Amino acid sequence: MMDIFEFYRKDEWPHVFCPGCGNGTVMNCFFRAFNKVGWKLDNTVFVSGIGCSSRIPLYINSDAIHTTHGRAIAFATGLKLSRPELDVVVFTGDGDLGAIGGNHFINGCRRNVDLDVVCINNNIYGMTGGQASITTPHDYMSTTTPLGNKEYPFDLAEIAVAAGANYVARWTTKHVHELTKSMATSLTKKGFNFIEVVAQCPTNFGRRNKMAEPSSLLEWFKESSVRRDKARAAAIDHVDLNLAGQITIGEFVSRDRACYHERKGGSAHGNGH
Ligand SMILES: Cc1ncc(C[n+]2csc(CCOP(=O)(O)OP(=O)(O)O)c2C)c(N)n1
Repeated sequence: MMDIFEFYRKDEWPHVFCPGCGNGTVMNCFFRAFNKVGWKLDNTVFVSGIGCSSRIPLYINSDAIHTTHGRAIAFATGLKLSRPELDVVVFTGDGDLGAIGGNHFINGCRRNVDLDVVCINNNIYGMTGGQASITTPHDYMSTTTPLGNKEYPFDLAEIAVAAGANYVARWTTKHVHELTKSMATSLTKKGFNFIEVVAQCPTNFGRRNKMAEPSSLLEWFKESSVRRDKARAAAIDHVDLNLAGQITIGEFVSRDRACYHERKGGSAHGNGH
């Protein structure tokens, strides 16, 4: 077991995260899960795109590939297929994964390559100054929606379920125990495992939405979170695509579809056309 402190690449400090940012909580939960399942940093590569959340691999004492915006899944897929003996973990954000990298995300779930993906959904483009993202809730403020967001958000976890990921869970930074447990499950399962963490960005989301204190965002998460099984029926049945402001949480799916390298096809000994 490693001391949690040893996971951090301290020569990169000071880090870029603002005071009260949720990224530290996510890292902490992840390191605990990593310890619990007995993975080794020497055998793990962390891959990310661009954004505050995508900075996380730079602060981990392991090999990392900091790729281009939205392309983390594509790079991670290539790495895992060429070096299957390595464990590959992706850290990404709502903008990186769901917006610019949306197609890679959907097809990553469909391919079910053996990857663990953690998406930090802070409801905003944090790094670039607070533009609305695809997960900004309806009517909330951002630099690009000064009168309130007209659009309704994407539901990343539901998309992952529909597209075929083996394991999908969503928690918030208020649910640290559940999140840590899900992360440990994700690391031990084969296939494309996706965990969305709704996390606070006090600087660029909270401040514009009367929740400047990190604690007020955590309160908001607590009040808005509803277990998926108890939540209202799927958003598609409702006029209000925002699920009336609810954040559905829990383990959405845990299944054992054959992952990419376990499936037939693509070999010289296949049915061969
Ligand atoms: C091709 C390209 N387009 C746009 C950008 C600018 N850009 C950098 S980070 C970012 C937003 C990242 O948002 P998210 O993934 O939600 O991460 P956060 O910073 O909120 O953690 C954008 C638009 C870029 N670097 N490259």
